[in-house]
Amino acid sequence: MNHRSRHCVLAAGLIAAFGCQPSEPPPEASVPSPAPPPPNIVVIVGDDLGYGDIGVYGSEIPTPHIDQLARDGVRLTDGHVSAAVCSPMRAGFHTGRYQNRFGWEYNPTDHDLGLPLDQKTVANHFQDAGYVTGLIGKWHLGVPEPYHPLHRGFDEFYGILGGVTSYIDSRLPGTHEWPAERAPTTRTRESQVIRDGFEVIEVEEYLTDVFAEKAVDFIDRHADERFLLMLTPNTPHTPLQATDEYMERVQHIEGDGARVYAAMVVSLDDYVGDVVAALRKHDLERDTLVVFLSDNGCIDYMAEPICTNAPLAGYKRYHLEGGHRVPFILKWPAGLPQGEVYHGLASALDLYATFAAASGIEADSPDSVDLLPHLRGETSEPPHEFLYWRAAPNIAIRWGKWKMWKVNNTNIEIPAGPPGQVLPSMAYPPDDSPMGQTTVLYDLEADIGETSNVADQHPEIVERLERELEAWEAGLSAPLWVNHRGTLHSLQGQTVQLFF
Ligand SMILES: [Ca+2]
Repeated sequence: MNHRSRHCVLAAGLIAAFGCQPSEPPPEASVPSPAPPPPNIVVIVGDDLGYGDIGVYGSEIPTPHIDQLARDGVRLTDGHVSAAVCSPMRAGFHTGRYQNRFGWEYNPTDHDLGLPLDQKTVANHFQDAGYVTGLIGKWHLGVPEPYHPLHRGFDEFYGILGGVTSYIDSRLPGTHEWPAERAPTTRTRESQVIRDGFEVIEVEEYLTDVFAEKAVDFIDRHADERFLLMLTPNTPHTPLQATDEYMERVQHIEGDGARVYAAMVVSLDDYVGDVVAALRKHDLERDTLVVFLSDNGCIDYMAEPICTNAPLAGYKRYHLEGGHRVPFILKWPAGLPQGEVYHGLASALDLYATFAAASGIEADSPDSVDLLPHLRGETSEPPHEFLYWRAAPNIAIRWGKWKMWKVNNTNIEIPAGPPGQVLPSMAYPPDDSPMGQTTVLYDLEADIGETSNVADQHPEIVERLERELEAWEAGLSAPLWVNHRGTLHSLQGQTVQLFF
């Protein structure tokens, strides 16, 4: 009923034509609950945060504020991002379209690259609709000035243009870095320096805390306006750095690296708590749609394990579930149920249509589905029948419980040491598969950890999914640049090569 009456309010001119509003309500009729007003929107995107690294998703890391978001909103168990690494995920997230449609296939290795200027961002749409728009944190969609967030739909920007930077000078007392012998990370590159708008500034305090202060400041300044605030702290991406304040709360975590990582997750949780408290202070909590998610799975390329995507297989860079299925929570007291867990197949690409629907804005993406009716239980259909991933030539697809992944074979030997080591440039173009591909099919209902390849038992499923992939690829562009980076993984006894 909410959905229908809301539609009527927004399409005021069509009320008479469609008869949404009864001309004379029956005297005994109960008063329909009014549609929620267009909300403010706050999205918090963690970075390389594992599916299993939040309390409510099974972690021992204390994350009371994120857990509370889940209790006050809807928690997704099958929510995905459109890439298994940072930059292409953000290209999808910021446009609401598969980034492969416009060639943003891999993490950019050339700093002249930027999100193609013909791509309109979600922030562009909301800016056009009169929202105040802010981005605080990591952009990772181009360092050169034409690609700057202030030219891509944001009224305000505070953060880094690249994908990684230092959190603090770890030579300072009260700081911790792992590995400890690591040279202190600097902010020397254009991509690493902190910017307030276009201006490069010096920041000495722990960066996650500074980003939290800036988020609260944005809410304080714009409490009387409608705003879209995208918060993209790089936490807990490497370098692993934390302060005493957070380390004290994770002393129960085993492993030196895992403990610093956990402290960073706690700092991210405090950040979420600060944002929610700021909304509450201004009495905006009920009418603000808050979303929390990670940009991809956690990593496997440190000297010891630091994080977990449990119960999922794979990590960042992998098109196994642990690479792209992420913690994903939506909270909107005025417009969504509270304390629900939702199991339908959903994507971060859907946030665009969801925000648009909540705000009465028309969304124009073939890839983005309004999640609201699904999360409200108004339909039992999942938002997506299929989801797709491609880091060409590797490609993957979900169809209900089925997951298929086609990945390049190689005869390069996996080097000793930690997994996920980056290989030097390839001798052949990585958009080719000179040694063929391995195809795996998993039944996630029976095998959530993707351990048992059932492709041979279900050739008809493999064939169907290959047809679906072919149809999807027909709508994509060739990658804008050739990626020469990759890493190796042993899959079903075959060494395969991941690209990112
Ligand atoms: Ca990331």
